[in-house]
Amino acid sequence: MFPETTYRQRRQQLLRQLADSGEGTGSAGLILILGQDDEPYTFAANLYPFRQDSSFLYYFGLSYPGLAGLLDLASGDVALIANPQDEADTLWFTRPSPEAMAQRCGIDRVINERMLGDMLLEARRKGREIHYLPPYRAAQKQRLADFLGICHGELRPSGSLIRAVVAQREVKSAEELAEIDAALAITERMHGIVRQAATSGVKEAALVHAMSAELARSGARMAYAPICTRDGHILHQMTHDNSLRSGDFLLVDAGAEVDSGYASDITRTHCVDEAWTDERRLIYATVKRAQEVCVQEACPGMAMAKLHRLAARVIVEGLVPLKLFHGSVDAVVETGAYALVFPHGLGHLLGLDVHDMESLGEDAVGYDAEHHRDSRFGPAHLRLGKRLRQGMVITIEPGIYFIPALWQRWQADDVYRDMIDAEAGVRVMAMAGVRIEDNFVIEPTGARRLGPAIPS
Ligand SMILES: [Mn+2]
Repeated sequence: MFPETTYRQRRQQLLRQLADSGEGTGSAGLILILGQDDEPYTFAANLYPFRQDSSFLYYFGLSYPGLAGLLDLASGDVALIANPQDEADTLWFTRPSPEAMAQRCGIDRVINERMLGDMLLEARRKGREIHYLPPYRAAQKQRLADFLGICHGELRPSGSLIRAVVAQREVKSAEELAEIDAALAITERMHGIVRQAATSGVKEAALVHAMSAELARSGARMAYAPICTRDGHILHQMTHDNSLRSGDFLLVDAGAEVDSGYASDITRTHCVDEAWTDERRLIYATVKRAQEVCVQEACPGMAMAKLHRLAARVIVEGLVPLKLFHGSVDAVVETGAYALVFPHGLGHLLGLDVHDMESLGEDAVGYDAEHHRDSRFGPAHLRLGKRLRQGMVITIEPGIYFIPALWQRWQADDVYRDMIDAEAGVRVMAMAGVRIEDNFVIEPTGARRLGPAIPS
């Protein structure tokens, strides 16, 4: 947890930002920020590991279930909603008192959860707006609906609150950057272990276990389900059943989440046994160059959508010797045909969530009035399209993939047929996929790589 002043300042800034936005009845309303509850795994007392909601964590820092925060836009008052621990429960587990928790994040007022429903009802009777963020778990929706005395279907998350939270959370402070750096220091060790161990005959699962062991030693967790596969072309391959073969590209996308909740998101691709061929070198070098060029160009004011197209251009240019595409590089980039080999987005925001704030809505976070999501397959998957701001933390993660299912589908659907050489595709299909991903903060002069340099 950061010092209490951090949370005080964040909440004050949120109150100011929402009051200043002048949207709706903002100045007279209440903001309700729900914490996460325990979630049953196989029965009520057997729980999934607890993970606090990231927005609650950002404004309150408390990582206990069953909490909420109430901010009053008229008075500026803030209260922690918390119940005292049940007397009978104290035998089985302990947690701080509501007052102690409130103190730790700089709050003087505690409200028992039983009072909240009545308070919200009273506020609504007076015509005060109640702002809340989009719930994303079933239990959270139920709890929110119960507090508000409405049904699920009537929940209407506040657009002005979402915009204010995004504007605030997307700019990282020095203390947040230090947490991401800490996650990256652990991530370097995870990837270093894999780099050493990834030889032919080794099971992907053994590498994942080795990374998990390093996380446990470091007191951290996986920031997301890790990808560790020779089938890198299957973009969300979550199984680790294969054994590595000489010459395979092993794609490892794995990051750490440290105690404070901040994440890293790193991808490395290794050529097993260093059994390089000219073609493998060409693919790898092209992805590397796409990343370098984008890092060079990233700066405040640069639109991420523009960087994405730049990556696509470098990739198409780099692949020219393989003769996968017919026609000019311009045409392949402008039509979107490049998505055949680069179907995902160049990058996304990173912070308390590996896809930062995605629960608030991908478009609300990654796009704005100026930049709208491309509707075409490929660029449509870009999570962050708007202009970069100083203090944003982003991933830059170009890749090249040979996805048999996609080649087949495009041929069957007659998509970009005149631009794609199906026979050339057959020759490269075994190379699966390569991605290189690092984490950067946007500074006045450009993008600065966070964490230690992690070798390929
Ligand atoms: Mn990523």
